[in-house]
Amino acid sequence: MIWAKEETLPRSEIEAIQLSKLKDTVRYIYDRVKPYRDRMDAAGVKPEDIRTLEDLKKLPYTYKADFKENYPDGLFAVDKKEIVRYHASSGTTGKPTVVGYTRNDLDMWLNNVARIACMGGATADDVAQISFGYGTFTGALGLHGGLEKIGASVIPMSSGNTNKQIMFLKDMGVTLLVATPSYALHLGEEIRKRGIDPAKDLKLHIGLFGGEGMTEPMRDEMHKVWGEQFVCTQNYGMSELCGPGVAGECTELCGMHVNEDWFIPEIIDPETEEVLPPGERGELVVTCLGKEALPLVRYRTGDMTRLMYEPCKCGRTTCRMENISGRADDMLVIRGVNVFPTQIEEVLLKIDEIGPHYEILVERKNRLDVMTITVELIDDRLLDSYASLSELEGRIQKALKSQLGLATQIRLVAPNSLKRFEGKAKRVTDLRKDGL
Ligand code: DLL
Repeated sequence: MIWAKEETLPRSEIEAIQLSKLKDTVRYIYDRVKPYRDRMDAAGVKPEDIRTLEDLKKLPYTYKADFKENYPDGLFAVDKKEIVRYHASSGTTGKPTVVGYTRNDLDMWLNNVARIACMGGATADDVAQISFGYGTFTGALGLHGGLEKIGASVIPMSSGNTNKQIMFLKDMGVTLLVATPSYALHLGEEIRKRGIDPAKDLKLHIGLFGGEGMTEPMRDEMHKVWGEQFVCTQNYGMSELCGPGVAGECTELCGMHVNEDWFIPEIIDPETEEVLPPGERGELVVTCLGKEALPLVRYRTGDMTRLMYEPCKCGRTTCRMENISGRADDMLVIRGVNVFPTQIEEVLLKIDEIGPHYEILVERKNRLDVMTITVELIDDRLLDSYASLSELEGRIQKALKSQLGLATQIRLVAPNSLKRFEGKAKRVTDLRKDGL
């Protein structure tokens, strides 16, 4: 099922919508958001200079750092009383990235999520279990609202509590699972350990995944665990842009269709900031069209991908983005949570007993991401006291949990035992190969 006629328009009509909305958006931000106005003035661009889609290139980029500088709502274009929902993502140093929605924004967002749910095969007959963590993360409430729009029955399960997840999957006849791909694999294996064969004993046949990447080997693994009947698609989004609903894979499984009447994607070289020709791989930059609370122009997502404009067998004419192949910056996505090494550093530097050197190791154990942080003690006398060591370890874990919202493993080592770097420090080792 195709949710909206805009998904199948000829390219010329998609572009006409984009241009008309772009002109309005640029005028809107110039009039309402001071940081944009200042930056456009500095670049010598006025709203009336935007006459064609090519003119988009004249506009300055927006960066994650702009959220930090304008925390919490300095980039908002409406008065607080018009905001009906806030969400926030992890990921910037110290403070979260706060995003807001007006009533119209929520409607636009959830309609876009309804589209991607339909792309993945969801219908009004589905019983959907949402196993993303509820809270300020956009994933859970986004999919929740989008699936309700198409008339599916939604179970707001949240993450964790494997036994309860499995009980609901079985007893409620769940047909559709929403989760991060790593959690879906973990859950599938736990189900098998309990002697349940998903292909025979469950009704589950759709997986709507996102929040982190799913490689093709992971998708193969998903079929081994959940059965061949299981069609799982991946979905891309970002809190700043709205959350999920930016792009989604259809059941042809050949890239994620971008909801182009609401988002203009560009691909740039992250070093030179030059726009690359269609089909080349680079950093994805997105302009949101028609958003009221938090309009974003040329937002540097940091995600590396490629756009494909060839028609898709599903009938949609919107361009498709390839699986995200990595990040242009050092952000890590761990269990769907965005983590910058600087956030970890900030926590560690506040703890007196440890030095400024650290190493981060990310592995996948039992299908789940595990992050181990090795830190140096300042005084090796502490190594003689088990009680003090474990108290310190607990304290670091607690501080990191409250900063990142993630559990970590801590390894304390003797002073001067970690490698020192002469150039750029290589603090992160990511051993997650193919996501398995
Ligand atoms: O992860 C929004 C979302 C939720 C999308 C649920 C899809 C489903 P943030 O927490 O702001 O928002 O994290 C955004 O996560 O810049 C990517 O680096 C990464 N990411 C999200 N989806 C994918 C995906 C949500 N399908 C950041 N593949 C993004 C690879 C993804 N990376």
